[in-house]
Amino acid sequence: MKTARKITRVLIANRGEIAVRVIRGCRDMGIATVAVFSDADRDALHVRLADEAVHIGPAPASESYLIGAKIIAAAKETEATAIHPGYGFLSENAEFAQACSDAGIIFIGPKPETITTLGDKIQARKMALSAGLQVAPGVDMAITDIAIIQKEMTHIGYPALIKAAAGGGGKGMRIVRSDSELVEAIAAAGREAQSAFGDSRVFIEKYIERPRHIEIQIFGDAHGSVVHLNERECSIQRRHQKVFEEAPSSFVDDDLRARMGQAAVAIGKEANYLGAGTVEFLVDSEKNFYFLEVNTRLQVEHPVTELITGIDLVREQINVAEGKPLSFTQSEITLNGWALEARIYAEIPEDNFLPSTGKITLYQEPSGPGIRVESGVRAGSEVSVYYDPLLAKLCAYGATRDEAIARMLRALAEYRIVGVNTTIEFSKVVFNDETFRSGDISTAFLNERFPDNVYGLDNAKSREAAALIAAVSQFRENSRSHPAQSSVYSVNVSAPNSLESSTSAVSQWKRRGRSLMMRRK
Ligand code: MV4
Repeated sequence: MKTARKITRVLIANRGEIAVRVIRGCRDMGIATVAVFSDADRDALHVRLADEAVHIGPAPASESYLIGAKIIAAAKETEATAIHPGYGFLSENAEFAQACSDAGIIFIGPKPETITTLGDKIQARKMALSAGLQVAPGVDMAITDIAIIQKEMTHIGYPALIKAAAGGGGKGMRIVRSDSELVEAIAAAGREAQSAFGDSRVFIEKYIERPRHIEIQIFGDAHGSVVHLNERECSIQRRHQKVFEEAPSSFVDDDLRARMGQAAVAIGKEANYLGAGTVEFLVDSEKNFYFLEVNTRLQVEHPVTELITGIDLVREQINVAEGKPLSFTQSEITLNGWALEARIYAEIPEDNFLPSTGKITLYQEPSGPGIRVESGVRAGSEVSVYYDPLLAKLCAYGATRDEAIARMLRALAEYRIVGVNTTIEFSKVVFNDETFRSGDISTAFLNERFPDNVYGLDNAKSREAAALIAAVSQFRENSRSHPAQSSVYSVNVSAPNSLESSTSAVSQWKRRGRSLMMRRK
């Protein structure tokens, strides 16, 4: 084994909630941290929390967080021994991983060759096949000859899906429902892939209708062990962006869990996988599962896995990056309780989830039993157009799914963010939704349940209430003479008509307060 070195100082090549998460994980291990920041992030939470911080350029990510050379220079300057890339930005960039290694810095992630191979969806599909996984019927090569594909389609059948080899995020994808659409769809997908990834290669698969998106967390070490940490249910997405995740999945029984886990470990072994990875599957209504892709990074939704397994994934990433063996074996991994995650975005749901920008003037996080908040912001934070609008992740844990949902709704009702519009109200609607609560969800859930972006929100009322809260809270800040407990926060920011159960706690408190006052008189 080559140059296993102790990790004593980690540079976090990221921002927002994930940078904060990694900084905290490092601190728990007694490891020093270095933040990097752009012009837009001078006062950001991750900069405050790190032991030191290095400025790396202007606000646009293409001039700061995406410039590998600047980040490696910052690591050298601060004598960081390792770089944690978080997710997004440079996290799945094989050249960056290689450049770290060339500079004598440990890249906390898989080997560059693994990133390259699995980043190519055609190569990943081939690797899945050689590891014995089931893939959707399709071709295992880039489409070059239309005649060959037309012949293949007699076996594959319609509907089919054209995908970009360099794809991800749904770019370069086209559903094809008949022979007559095939040629034009291949051309269109190829053009889109070329402009998005600089790589026009596309391939084709049978289209699996209304699937669930279920993924398996895997972990590999430098000693040949690969294990899985159970599944995450990630079906609730919007335009290929996950919104709500949970672990375990109500659709996955012990048998399916064992089979999917085994399949995920098989491709991990085939890839000689090092560190944290996620194997994505589509699961149809008959519980057939098809390999989709491998994400070679820590995922946004990793906390739900941490909550049900009790394993700190960042700690484990650092351990295996140092060359240590995994701290657990497959049989030691348990599954306890139920965890939900709601991504809190600065967006306007009824305006087609348009990003909402501005200064956060009031920020109050929920807490209490079974609640974990991973936030990248605080009061005073500026939400700009430059980065992903994810503000925070609200995670709820309980012994059962119902308990986790109750805690999630309680926490959503406690959450106060004023200054930007958020998806908090939208989240309440989803966690109160009967279909969601029954567990009968698929990737089509949001489109089917809420066509045309109608969520039953009354945002005029919410905004009015939010403005009132902001004004009163400002007044309180200025006067500072009130006791901590105050009726100010009983103002109901939620839409009153559709969200009874999520707001009932607040209303009851208000009623009791009144009756107490009456009694006093
Ligand atoms: C599919 C599929 C159906 N059949 N492949 C979407 C993004 C990319 N990772 C692959 N995706 C899909 N691949 C076959 N053969 C449906 C999707 C898909 C999807 C997958 C997961 C979560 C949400 C989705 C929304 C639309 C399409």
